[in-house]
Parts: sequence; structure tokens; C-alpha cells
Amino acid sequence: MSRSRLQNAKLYGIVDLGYVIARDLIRVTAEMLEGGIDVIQLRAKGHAEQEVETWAERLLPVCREAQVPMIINDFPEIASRIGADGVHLGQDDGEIHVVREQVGAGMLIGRSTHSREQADAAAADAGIDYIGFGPIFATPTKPGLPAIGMTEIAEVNVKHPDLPIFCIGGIKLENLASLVELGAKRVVIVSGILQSGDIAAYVRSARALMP
Ligand code: 3NM
Repeated sequence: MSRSRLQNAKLYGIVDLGYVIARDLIRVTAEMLEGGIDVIQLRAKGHAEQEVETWAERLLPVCREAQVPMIINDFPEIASRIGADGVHLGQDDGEIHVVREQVGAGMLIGRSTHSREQADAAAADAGIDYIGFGPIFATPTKPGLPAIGMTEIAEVNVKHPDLPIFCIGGIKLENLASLVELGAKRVVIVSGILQSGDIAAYVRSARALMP
């Protein structure tokens, strides 16, 4: 189920504890789902594993109800234990085949990539289900990474037509249409969604810009 949903996914949302306080997690997730988000990731940098697991357990039934895949950032063990749909890993989070063995064949595995070379390497790894590609623009949500810019978006999408590639970093409603025009097929939006006054409406508007 989650693999075919991922294939059709255009707009990937992250419930990021850097923007959302814990007691608002369910409400914010429900609003993103109401707006038509295609994938939800739980991201809680710097929080203890037990805490993240508790939040993940609460979010999972909400996402399941909407039939939207739920992905855990950084913690394959949590994803396995609670039966989440996927795990998202950074460049430094180990080899994919090791994680694949740990989580099993059914679990989605995503990997952040920050250059064309990293995207190529990820595409060559049969264990990877999708990649993030960014930051397209520099972003305070993930400080310290240089922007890739927009010029390589079309190229990586054309080169790897079967790999779901989610552009990420500094993407907002205001620049989404031009990214789509330049070849972006799928995007992740974090702060744009989480800082908007009407989360469901923001997601709905963004989703409508993704053909
Ligand atoms: N990963 P916003 S950029 C979590 O390039 C994350 O791998 C990135 O947040 C990467 O939409 C990023 O607020 C932050 O810019 C995206």
C-alpha cells in the first residue's frame, strides 16, 4: 500500500518539532491531512528516542485513517517497533542495506541527498525508495547547507525517472509554480506549511499547483 501511495505522492509534509509544540502535533497533522498532504514525516531533532516513539505512536493511527504513509526521521528502530510506513535517513545515517535488513522489505526507506552525485548514488541503490533533493534554497529549517539551486532539478528527474525525487528546502507557495515549471515533480514543504495561519488551506493550495 505505502509504496504505491509514494509513487503517486506529490506533496510531502514534515511535522517538525522545531516548529510545532508537542501538544499540537495531532491537530497540525490532522490539518495537513485535511488539506490533502500525500506523505507525513515526523521529525524531532534533538529529542530522546522514547519521546519520539510516543509521538509517533499517536500520529500513526491518524495517518492510517487517512491512508497516508507515515515516515519517521532518523529512527529505524522506532519505525519497526510501531509499524510505521517508512524511515528517512540522512547521508550519515549508515548504509541502506544494513537498515533494510533491520526494517524488512515492506518498509519505505528515504535518503536525503544534497548534490547530483549523491542523487545518482542513491538511485543506484536498490534499497532506496525515494530521495529528498536539496536544499534547493537555503533554509533556516536545515541551517548550514549550501543551496543547490534550481538548475539541476530537471536533470536529476530526467536521469532517474523511476525514483521518486522530492525537492526540498525553502519551498513555499510563492516559488512552487516556478519549480514545477523547471521540472520538479514532487516537493517537501516544512516551514511554509507549519507557519501558515491556515494549514489545511495552505496544503490545499500547494497541492493544487502540483500536476
Ligand atoms: N532537509 P523548509 S532541507 C529537513 O536539503 C530538510 O536535505 C533538507 O524545510 C535537505 O521547507 C530541509 O522549511 C528543510 O525549508 C526544509
